[in-house]
Amino acid sequence: MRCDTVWHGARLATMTGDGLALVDDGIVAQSDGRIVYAGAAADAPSLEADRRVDCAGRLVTPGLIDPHTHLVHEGDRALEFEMRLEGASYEAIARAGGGIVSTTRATRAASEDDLVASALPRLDALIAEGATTVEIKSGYGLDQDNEIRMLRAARRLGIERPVGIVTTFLGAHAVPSEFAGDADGYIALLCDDVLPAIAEQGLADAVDAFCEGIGFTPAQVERVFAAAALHGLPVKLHAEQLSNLGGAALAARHGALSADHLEHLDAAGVAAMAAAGTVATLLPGAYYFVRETKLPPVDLLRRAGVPISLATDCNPGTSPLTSLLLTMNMAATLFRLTVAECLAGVTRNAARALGLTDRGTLEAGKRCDLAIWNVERPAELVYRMGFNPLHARIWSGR
Ligand code: DI6
Ligand code: FE
Repeated sequence: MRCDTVWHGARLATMTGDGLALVDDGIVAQSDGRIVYAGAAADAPSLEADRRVDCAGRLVTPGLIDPHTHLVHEGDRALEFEMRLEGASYEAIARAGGGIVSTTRATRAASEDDLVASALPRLDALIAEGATTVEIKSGYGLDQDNEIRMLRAARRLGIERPVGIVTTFLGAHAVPSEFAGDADGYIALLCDDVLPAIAEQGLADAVDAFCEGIGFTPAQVERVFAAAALHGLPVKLHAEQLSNLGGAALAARHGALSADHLEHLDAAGVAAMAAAGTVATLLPGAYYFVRETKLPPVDLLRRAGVPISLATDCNPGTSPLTSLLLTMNMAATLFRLTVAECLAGVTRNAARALGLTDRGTLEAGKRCDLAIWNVERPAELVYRMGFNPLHARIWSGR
């Protein structure tokens, strides 16, 4: 078989099937950005390659996938963080102009170029640790022009860097100040004007909402999901982060790709997700940063066979995190996920959370997105904190 590149002498974590599917003496071959063979050297067809790369026993995994980020935003909330450490209350911080409102103000004042420029270092940090696909949400614009600008900036990041970008419209993230006291009026604007404009311009791959006491009610989320369905867009939901409003079951009823956060998820929500095939996206960085104490029901999810994915939730307020390696470590340490579950969470199951069937495992026919690591065993990727053993990253065969 002729092909463009062969990586040989690799330990593969192909992530096919349920676990890591490790191959000790493995080969990956690619042509035109697609894997044509991934597996044991002993079973490989004869491969004539333009380029052969000796991996010298290094571990090769699928390129990592971050399925939930708010990577595009202007400004930071370090001052707010500092105020909290010095004992300030949330009310005091809000009076001082902090919180999600301050990120919205800064984001609205930024140009598309500004948004791209401020997001690039965060994207580069993810890429430097082997990320090859990143989801990015809007949700700090909160009106038509500003939400559109955020999504345009997100799409542009995928032109500025060799990485797959998946965009999500999160207009229903917070009620903007001009709609204070009229959340229903804001939802009507989103459904009647903003979402149709975004769908028409092809700027969003999915639609998300924040279902929470401080966000939107299940009835308001239903209206957003109905509008998404009208435009043929899949949905996902920030659910059960701070309380249980039955958001995960609501998302499942709408065939959601994923329900995310889930610390307060109950057995009924787990059963609904299992029945619908909705992925549970856990965000241990947010759990850690807000010092949450309620753990997501990992064992219930496991027993029900709900696929678990992991994401950074990179955002300035509750998870200023740009490391999928640290995300895996936190999922293991805080949530007791196994090494195989952590790796599946940022590869196979993360792809599924984004509705992508062309990546997330090493097998013939998939995109050739690889991470080559200076480690022998997968556990080393989960065990260390703040150490990056990436040797090389391959995106689309290059
Ligand atoms: N849940 C979160 O943790 C973030 N958004 C959401 O829906 C918080 C976003 C922020 O504080 O800026
Ligand atoms: Fe989020």
